[in-house]
Amino acid sequence: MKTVLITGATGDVGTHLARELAGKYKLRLSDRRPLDAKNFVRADITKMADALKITRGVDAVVHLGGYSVEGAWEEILQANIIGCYNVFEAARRNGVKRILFPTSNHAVGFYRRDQTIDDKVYPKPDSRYGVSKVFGEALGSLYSDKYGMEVFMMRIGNVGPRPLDKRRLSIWFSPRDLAQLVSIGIDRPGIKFEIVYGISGNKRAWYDNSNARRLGYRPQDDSEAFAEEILQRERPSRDAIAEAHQGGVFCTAEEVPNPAAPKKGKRK
Ligand code: 15L
Repeated sequence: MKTVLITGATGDVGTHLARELAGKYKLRLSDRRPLDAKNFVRADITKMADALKITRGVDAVVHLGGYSVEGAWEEILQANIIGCYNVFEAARRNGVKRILFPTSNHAVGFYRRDQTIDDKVYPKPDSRYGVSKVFGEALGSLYSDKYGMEVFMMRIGNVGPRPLDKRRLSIWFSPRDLAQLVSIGIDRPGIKFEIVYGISGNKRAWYDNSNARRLGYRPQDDSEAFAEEILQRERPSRDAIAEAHQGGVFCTAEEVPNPAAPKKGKRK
């Protein structure tokens, strides 16, 4: 059984993924926030020593850790630029060949909603957060070409048991489809550097996800089952830029609430 490190394991996506993949791989979970689990190692990836500690002896890394929305540059710099570099570099130094990186729909969020984009489009980030994801994509490309690492990039939409609103009908990613795509990223032989979209088989998708299909991805879910109910309760938006572009409010907001942020005064 392969040993797989999941960073950012206490976050939303990490929690879904750890549950879905339990039993399939020997999971090592890690985060800077604590988690009460036997296979958990607490680490702060902005410190190289911690990144080296958690990547030692694993077959693959699923690097979910980082700042997950638009916010202050300093936070994004620490978590998504320095932290991301440390994880790639630590994996390389520890001889880990395969790394999966959840980039984001926000790396391409300034494409319009009336466009269909594939894995070859030039990035169009919609935020500082989106720029940090493009950095991760570029870093992965470098580590693949220069060091022969096997890099699987998933431009993830929105993971959850159900889509949240009209925009998310296009980018919804169910937990079981997430687990399927991640398993392909871990197990498929011959990966050098691939970009795929991390979404379910949504009828309303803005993406041509044929690269994921080519690699064997067969999503089981489609947000259409929720569309009627979601569209009924959707309130009209006055933000024309957000409405016209795939990244939605990330295209205009300076800050989006970060669900993973430690509560003020409770930072551990
Ligand atoms: C993301 O990249 C974020 O990590 C997540 O929190 C959601 O905001 C998601 O995009 C989205 O676009 O809904």
